[in-house]
Amino acid sequence: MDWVHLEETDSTNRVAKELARQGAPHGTVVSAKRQTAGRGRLGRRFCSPEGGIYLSVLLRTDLPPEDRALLTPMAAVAVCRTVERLCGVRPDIKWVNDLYLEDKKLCGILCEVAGDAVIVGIGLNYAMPPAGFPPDIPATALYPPAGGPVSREKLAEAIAEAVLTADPRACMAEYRARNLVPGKRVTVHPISGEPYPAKALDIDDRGRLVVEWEQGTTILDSGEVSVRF
Ligand code: BT5
Repeated sequence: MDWVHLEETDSTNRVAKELARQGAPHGTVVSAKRQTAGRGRLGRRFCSPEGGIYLSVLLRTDLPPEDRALLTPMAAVAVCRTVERLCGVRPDIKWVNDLYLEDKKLCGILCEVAGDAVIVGIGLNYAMPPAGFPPDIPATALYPPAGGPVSREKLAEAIAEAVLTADPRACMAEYRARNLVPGKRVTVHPISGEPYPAKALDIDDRGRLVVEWEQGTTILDSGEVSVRF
């Protein structure tokens, strides 16, 4: 692994994309102690104070373009397995790219394409920020502000290793099993258009969510659902 560690950057995904364009090899990892403009999906921000794990893994994959959507589920499974093995807690996955612990978000994943490379970006709340998260972000962390028995560095390395060694197709059954969305009543928030209520039925082998609603069955390949408990 070629590992670039930064004290502070705007976004490790942005840096990794830049390195990919310059020809950096498969397995390059960029991490940072904090990010000033951590990216979420759809232009959203990922709050990235010191205490979190922020890393981006550069993959030069031979997966056909239609299977690249499997990399987000693969990364979710890789993070879950690692956190469970090293920290002894079992996060749930919320389709499509979030990890939750006790109904609060623990980790978000953002995969971005950079030429023929894919950047797998992972933001994991390792230690709670001393002042907590902003009140409008229902987030949780693995450990209190002082950290825990597994160091942040060790966990970050193990996560990067798990991402680099996971097989995307072989992760799908586990992605489904760990996912808290299938079977639930949800509200679908399409990228354009009005939200609508639906029942989540299943996740298919391409990582898409199958929902049933007033107008029949729809297969969602990205976007947002909120679970109605
Ligand atoms: C994500 O987007 O959750 C993807 C986050 C990926 C972050 C990593 S960090 C390393 C790499 N470099 C980057 O620049 N990005 C990646 P999304 O599903 O759109 O969720 C964003 C939403 O999560 C926000 O609108 C907030 O509601 C919530 N959120 C923001 N910061 C959070 C945090 N630290 N913990 C939990 N939830 C958070």
